Amino acid sequence: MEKTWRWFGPNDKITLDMLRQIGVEGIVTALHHIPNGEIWSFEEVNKMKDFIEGHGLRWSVVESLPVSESIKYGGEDRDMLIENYKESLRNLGKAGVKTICYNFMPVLDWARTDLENPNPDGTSNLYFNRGEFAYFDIHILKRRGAEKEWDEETLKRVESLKKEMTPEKENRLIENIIIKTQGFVSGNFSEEDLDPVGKFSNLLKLYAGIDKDRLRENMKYFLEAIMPVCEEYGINMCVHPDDPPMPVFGLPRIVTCDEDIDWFLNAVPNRHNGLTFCAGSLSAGAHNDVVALAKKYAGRTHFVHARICRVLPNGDFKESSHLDRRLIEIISTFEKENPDLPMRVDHAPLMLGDEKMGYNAGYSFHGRMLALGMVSGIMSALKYQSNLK
Ligand code: DNO
Repeated sequence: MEKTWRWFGPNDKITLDMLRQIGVEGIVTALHHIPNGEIWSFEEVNKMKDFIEGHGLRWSVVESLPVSESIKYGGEDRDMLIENYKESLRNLGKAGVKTICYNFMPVLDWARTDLENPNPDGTSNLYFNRGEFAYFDIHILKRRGAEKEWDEETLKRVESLKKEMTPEKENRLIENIIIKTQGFVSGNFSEEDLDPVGKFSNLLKLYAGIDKDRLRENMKYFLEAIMPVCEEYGINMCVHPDDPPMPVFGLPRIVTCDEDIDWFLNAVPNRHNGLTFCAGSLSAGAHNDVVALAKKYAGRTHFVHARICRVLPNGDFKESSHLDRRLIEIISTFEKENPDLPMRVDHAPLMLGDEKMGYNAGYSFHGRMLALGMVSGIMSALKYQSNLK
């Protein structure tokens, strides 16, 4: 697979020159300065492309061309927003940038409660604590009816958390769930928000009455509308699975499991409608056999996120090592079935001073560099082995 790296643009502290030194071949990025819903002009797309190429690299994948909330919940302006989306796709297609990652998660993109969960070796990782997440839902967001949606064991954890909660700890949860994980990936939130919880609750209201079937219909509507442009320019759309792969805050989620993936691929049976195989997101649900999913969907995958999670018996999950056996099997599947795919490592640990650098959550330098070294080693060993046969 092509070794790519998510880079956040010219202001990223990790520069393209640094990336060339560590074996990166292609760049994954977006026009982060353009607000959601606005057109990415041909000029802006080309400016980014030239900048990347000027550093001896290529722009392999867009992550993300964001789908506005209104397209997801089916608001009055959705057709206008879809037209804008199509125009951005045309401009990307003309410039030759043809792999587009997006997601169809309402309001909240990915979710974690702890961004620096310590490992025994002194590094730290992202962590999802189900009890703390439920605490946020019930006692911070104060969502009506939330208690009824959590299981008994989790509610017990919430009760004991109540005893030890402090305003500082509550603020950290708000920061982790709304600001730090969302701020850099979704146009909905930023570090400047004065009342992130209020804003969050208001966004949830937009989805009143939108259940799984409605959200599916809206995704189908969106995909059907953009497919002709994808056909014309040879663009591959690849939806990112929901992270974590389960409904959150009463919001439906529709890219969580085998049945969901099967549904959206068949609802719009066009090879340009495909998947970002994020092994990490899918493995965060104990219901998913992520190795089997890779085998089943390799042919409709356009982009791979190499990382993997371990789910604990209480429903918490944590990022696991990039040398996890399941990830080796998944890499082996893609190397065999679809070896030209772009692949990036993801959510690596913070290590060797990363924690002081203020990188976006999950996007350390040393941790990702080590992960890329591991995944590159796996790929080389697999190639060597298959040449021996
Ligand atoms: C988190 C990322 C996601 C992903 C988007 C794609 O680290 O994997 O935010 O980029 O969901 O639209």
